[in-house]
Amino acid sequence: MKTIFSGIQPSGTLTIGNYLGAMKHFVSLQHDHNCYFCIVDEHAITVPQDRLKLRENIRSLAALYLASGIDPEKSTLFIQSEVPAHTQLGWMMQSISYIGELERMTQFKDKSDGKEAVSSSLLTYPPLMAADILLYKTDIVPVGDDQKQHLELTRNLAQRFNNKFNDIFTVPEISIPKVGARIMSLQEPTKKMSKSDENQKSSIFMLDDEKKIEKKIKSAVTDSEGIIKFDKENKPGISNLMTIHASCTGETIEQLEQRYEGKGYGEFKQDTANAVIEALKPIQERYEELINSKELDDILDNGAEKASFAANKMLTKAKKAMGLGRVKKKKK
Ligand code: ATP
Ligand code: LTN
Repeated sequence: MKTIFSGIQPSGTLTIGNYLGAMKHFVSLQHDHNCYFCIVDEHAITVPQDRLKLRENIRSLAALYLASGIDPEKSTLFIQSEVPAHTQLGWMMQSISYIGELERMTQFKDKSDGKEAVSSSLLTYPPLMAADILLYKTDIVPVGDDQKQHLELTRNLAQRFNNKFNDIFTVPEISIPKVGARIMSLQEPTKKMSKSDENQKSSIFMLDDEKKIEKKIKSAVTDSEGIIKFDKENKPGISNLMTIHASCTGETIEQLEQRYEGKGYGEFKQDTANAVIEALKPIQERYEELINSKELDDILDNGAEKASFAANKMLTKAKKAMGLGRVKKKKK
């Protein structure tokens, strides 16, 4: 059975971009894979966070994973900072990363652009991400399109370590969904939808109520052509809504094009809003049951224990390969 690892940052309420590009696929993968899903809180602190808000976001993300269908009997769900092996291996991965290659990461460039104070952890974020993945002998990492470059670097670091020290790491493959890999902002459809976007109208959050969803979709930026056709280059707004619609209902883009031939944007937007509302409704209901429950804490405690067990084994191997610490004497 292959091993899957993926992580989401608790840096705000999840958007339907996170859901359609990542979380929804996690749910279908857990039936025939050994899965680890992580709340990567140590990644979130690479940009400033309010401590109480961060705590709230961590719990909320855990509840959303479960409400979306992550089954704790099948998958290991845990919080990164509760498994110290992540930062420990992260440090070791930093020692084999070059500043030049980290500075080339587009996420670093985007997030540091124009900022006066940029934390050094924003630069060294990818070696920590590599550690997350490599600790579990991960075969496949399901993510949205924006993580391609980080995954490529993870593969390079794994190979570099294996060649330099000892062949201990599995070199992971990336898995990107065919539809929904990059949901775009509703207000600037050439930019990806992001949970930390300052303009609230740009993103649909997984916990938005029906009214908000409808309002945001109706005010989404489109074009004046009035034709429902998928054309990312020339009609990015409509194409984005078509992707959202298709990912929520399971239809194909072609089916949508046929169904809405000769119809207007008003009707299409209303139906898209309904499709999103329908997809999120059961998740929101389950979320409310979970968010203040002890069940949620028990699942996270159990997840941290299971993850630590696997991660510590790999950490010991990596320390040995690098020559850290002492060789343990066998007990007589
Ligand atoms: P932030 O805005 O805080 O940087 P984010 O919204 O980009 O965060 P992450 O926590 O970095 O979200 O990503 C979690 C997962 O969701 C990743 O697999 C990422 O590829 C995916 N993802 C994020 N945004 C989108 C999007 N707009 N479309 C599709 N997938 C996305
Ligand atoms: N960098 C990712 C979040 C992330 C991740 C991971 C994803 C941290 N560690 C390991 C997959 C595997 C992001 O910003 N979306």
